[in-house]
Amino acid sequence: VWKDAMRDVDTEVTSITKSFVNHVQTSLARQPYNLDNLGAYQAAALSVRDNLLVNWNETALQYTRKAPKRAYYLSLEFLMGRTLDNALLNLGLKDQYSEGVKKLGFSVEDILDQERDAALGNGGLGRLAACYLDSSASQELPVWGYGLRYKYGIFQQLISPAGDQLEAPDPWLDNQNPWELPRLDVSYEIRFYGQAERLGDGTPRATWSGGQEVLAVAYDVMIPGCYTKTTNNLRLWESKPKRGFDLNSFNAGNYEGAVEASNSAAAITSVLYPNDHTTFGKELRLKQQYFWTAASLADILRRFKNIGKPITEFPDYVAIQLNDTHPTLAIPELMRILIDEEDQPWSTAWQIVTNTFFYTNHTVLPEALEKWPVPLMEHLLPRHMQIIYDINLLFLQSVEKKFPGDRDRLGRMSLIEEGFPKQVRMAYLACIGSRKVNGVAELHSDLVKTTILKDFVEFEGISKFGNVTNGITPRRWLDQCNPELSSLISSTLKVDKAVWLKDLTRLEALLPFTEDEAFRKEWAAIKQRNKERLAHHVQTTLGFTINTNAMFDVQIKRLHEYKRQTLNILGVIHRYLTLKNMSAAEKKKVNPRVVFFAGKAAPAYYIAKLTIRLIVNVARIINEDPDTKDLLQLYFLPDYSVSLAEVLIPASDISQHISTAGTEASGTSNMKCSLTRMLVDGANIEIAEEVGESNVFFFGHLTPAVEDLRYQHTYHPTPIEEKCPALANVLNQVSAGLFGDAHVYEPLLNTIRQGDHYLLSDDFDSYIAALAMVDEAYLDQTEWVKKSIRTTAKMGKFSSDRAINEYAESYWNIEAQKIA
Ligand code: DL6
Repeated sequence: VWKDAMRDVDTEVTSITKSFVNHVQTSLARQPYNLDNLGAYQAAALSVRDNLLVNWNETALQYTRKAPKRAYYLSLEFLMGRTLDNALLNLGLKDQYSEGVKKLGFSVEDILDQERDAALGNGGLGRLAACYLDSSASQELPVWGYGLRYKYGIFQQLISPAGDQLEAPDPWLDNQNPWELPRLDVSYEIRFYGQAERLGDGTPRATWSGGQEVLAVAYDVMIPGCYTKTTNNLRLWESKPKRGFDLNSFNAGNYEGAVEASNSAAAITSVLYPNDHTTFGKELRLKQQYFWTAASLADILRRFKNIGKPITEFPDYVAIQLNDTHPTLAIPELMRILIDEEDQPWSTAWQIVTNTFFYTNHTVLPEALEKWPVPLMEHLLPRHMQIIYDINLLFLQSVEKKFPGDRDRLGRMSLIEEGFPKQVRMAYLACIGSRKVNGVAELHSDLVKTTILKDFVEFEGISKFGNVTNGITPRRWLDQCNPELSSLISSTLKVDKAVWLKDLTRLEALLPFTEDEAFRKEWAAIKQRNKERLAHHVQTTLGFTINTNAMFDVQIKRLHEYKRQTLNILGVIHRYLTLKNMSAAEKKKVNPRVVFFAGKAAPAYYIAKLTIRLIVNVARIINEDPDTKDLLQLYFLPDYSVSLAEVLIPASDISQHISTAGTEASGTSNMKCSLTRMLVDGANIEIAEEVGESNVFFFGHLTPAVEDLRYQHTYHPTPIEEKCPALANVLNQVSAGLFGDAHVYEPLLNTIRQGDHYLLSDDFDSYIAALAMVDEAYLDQTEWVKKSIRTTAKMGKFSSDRAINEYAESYWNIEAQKIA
């Protein structure tokens, strides 16, 4: 077979096998006859990469030739997951490669399974960035991503025998990464510390010198569009010492001194900060932010200058999207370049800046709004701090002009928060330095306008503030992770997937098929096979046997108090206690349920980690209890990742999105699950609007009630025993040690007993009632499957293609470019 593959070049499949063999022998320098699956993966990846490279070069060439306006997506996180399968599907080569590698004695599934996730992100924000790159390329939009090439991505999560989360580094680059192209020829010098001195010549100019200089070196990752030649670029920066090894120190016998500078430079991109929603007051994190924004801007400016246009036209050619506040330093950095290097007057520079940037807010949680201590900024970025003070002065003068004498307002809106130490409010800087600001779902965008940026709306006018509801890519989250469903959709609609995958509203044509029994049967059978696939995965990785005749109920997301995994686990305990008290006859009427949790907690987030421990220990008791184990199983699946999500989501019957109303900006796992299933939800109003309320199970208090309820908790607390006896009973059972560790969980339980900021005691009863409605609805399998089909059919709005087109048209003003 190997010889045939070398000889016969007539068919596509044989040309694939030929390229595969060629990479085995030349790129990998290995012998075909003893190749393992990892080697086969590498050869396949290199061979697919060759295809991508041709398209990537053509795309770049055309962008350079035509010089259209381009958009740049600056994100500190890109949670890409695996690449090979996605690339094969987008290139339309999956079947050919499957056949090709089969001929050579491999299975494509085994090969795909060798790839490590590129996990350069914490959760929703980073995965959204990845979906937007996929959609930009698929919609043929000239968009590049800019991020950091962390040596270690999000930590690997291990669970100790006691149920504690342990963290291990993620060595994703240990095996050669075939998807990146090191671009040692593209590098920039980035400065930190040093002295900034104003010239004092009547201009706003200053010099910035001294301090530490490091190199930012580019690594490019190709982003293929779906069924198009367009292959965009994600440029990731790695930090390197400007001068490597200090030979003088070494010769003087100081080995540590010789490598010190080099280590300190390399540290900048060594690790992704594992924080999701809370800021780390860490110098290294601020260094990362500046390093990345400065390198990206230098690169963007260099490209712009190649067009040969005056700098004042910069915003006509460049739109820069700030993914949350992490890249906000790009605003003072562009001011610095324009003023100090390009010699532009302040007003011109500010005009350019405020027409270039766009800012997306991803949270209104006060603890997640980034602020940096002024002394740290002054030390690390002295020139930027001067510029921020100047921006603030001019800004507050204009506020004073519009609202004369309103000192409170000036204090509220200042970029500098008073205190010890003073802090720079990054969301405010991002807001005033951008042309437009948006939230990520209608409800969230309204909250942005009426809470954290209310003063800014009053000052700048409502038209600057908009909404772009998040979306997800149907390529990965339907076609790739649920191939059987994808085929069923194509054959039923008699539409090639190349069409509906790029226009997800076409799924609406599935609606009439809710009445087609054969179709429903096939739909349900695919779900069943996906459940078996998940059960097989759990069996082989964790050794647990799962009841695949049960309803699969999943909650998969970062562990956070506001997301209320605690409500879910307390609900599971309630179910368990209820089952324990049932007669045999009553139990016969109960539909079995398997509850899955997966998600990581920030390593320093004690309460979230305690929730994991509780889940694991409740699982231990429940899964062993002969009275209930046929009716209720519970699993915490460790090390949640994009790849695990791809197995879990298609298998879920119901997914839980039960955050306290108004706290989850958008959520995107709700959309992923709804593409194939539906949800229990506290706040996902837009999904319900689209799919119909009868296909969603709502419960609990809505956003307007939240503040009042919190006030009541603080000033008129009612004992939980009185307010919610069912919850009190559950808490008491945990305290009494039913799940072991009698006292360990007290700090977690006390968050509910005292203060209850996330309103579990207010929502528990209606949550339990909603779960009962789910049980009831599940009994009628015909109607259940109909709900499932209707939900999928109405998810068109939540494609990231729709979202990226909104950014392109209403924000960035860029146009699709056909790559010939
Ligand atoms: O917009 C993407 C994602 C939303 O779906 C989540 O609801 C939201 O919590 C998340 N926000 C963040 C904020 N992080 N910071 N800083 O991750 O964004």
